[in-house]
Amino acid sequence: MPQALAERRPDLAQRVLHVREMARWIRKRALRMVFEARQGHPGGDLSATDVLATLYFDSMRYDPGQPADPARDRFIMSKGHATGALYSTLAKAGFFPEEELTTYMQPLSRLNGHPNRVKIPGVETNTGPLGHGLPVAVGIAIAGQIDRADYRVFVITGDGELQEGSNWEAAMTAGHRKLSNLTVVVDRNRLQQGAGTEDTVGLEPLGDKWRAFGWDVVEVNGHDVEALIPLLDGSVARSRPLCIVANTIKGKGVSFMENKASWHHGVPNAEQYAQAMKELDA
Ligand SMILES: Cc1ncc(C[n+]2csc(CCOP(=O)(O)OP(=O)(O)O)c2C)c(N)n1
Ligand SMILES: [Mg+2]
Repeated sequence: MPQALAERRPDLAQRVLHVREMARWIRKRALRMVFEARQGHPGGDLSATDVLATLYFDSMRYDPGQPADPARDRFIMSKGHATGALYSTLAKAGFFPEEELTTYMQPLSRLNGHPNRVKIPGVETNTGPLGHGLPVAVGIAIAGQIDRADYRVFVITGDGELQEGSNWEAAMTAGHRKLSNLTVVVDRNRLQQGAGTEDTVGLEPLGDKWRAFGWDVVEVNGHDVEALIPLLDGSVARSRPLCIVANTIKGKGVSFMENKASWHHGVPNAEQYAQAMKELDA
């Protein structure tokens, strides 16, 4: 079984610093991908980055040289449009060369707008059509439970994505089967494509919904790495699946993108890109 960084780095302050450094790198790299490709989803990349960085650079056990290792922890980016952040993370974690990120969404590149498990090592299942990541994760978690395997299964869903009914079938099954090996992080940025979630199909009271389906629920600031680490590192034993409602800011880290629906799939011009990079370096 490969070790998570958390197991090798006992000092919490060091772990926090390391994850923050990785998050800064991911944000900048994802934004460069969107800028160069002239397409992508920067708002959702930036809101999910701190959770992703905590998972890959602290909590999860994996060996990038053996992406199919049966003992690996599994991660599914259910909001599959956030490939800028996902591919940057997978490259930094060693699943494929960082230089390949320059091919993002180019003809013949395997780094498509939505992730493909056949093409990219480290991608567990194809996503993009919203509402499918959690159902697949529930299947993987049931398999782990039957096999008495000790791997864990993590999913990031969008909040707008939760308007897809398939999530709630999966949530009901996970609660019924007490899938304690499963953690869902809801990227609760309160925006979907073009509008606020509560103005479209409201989700509140969101935590109570998951609780009613038999889940443990924790609400957290999704950019607070120090708070995320102990929730994701498996240090608390659980008897039920865990839903982390991660309150985030869409476009986090770039002032003019923050909380703006237009940056869901906006592309910065050269001046905006330079400004964004300056802010992310600060
Ligand atoms: C089934 C489906 N319907 C519509 C879309 C188009 N779409 C892509 S992203 C998105 C909004 C998603 O919002 P949210 O889940 O809140 O993601 P985030 O805010 O993190 O970007 C939509 C409607 C899709 N990918 N799949
Ligand atoms: Mg959202």
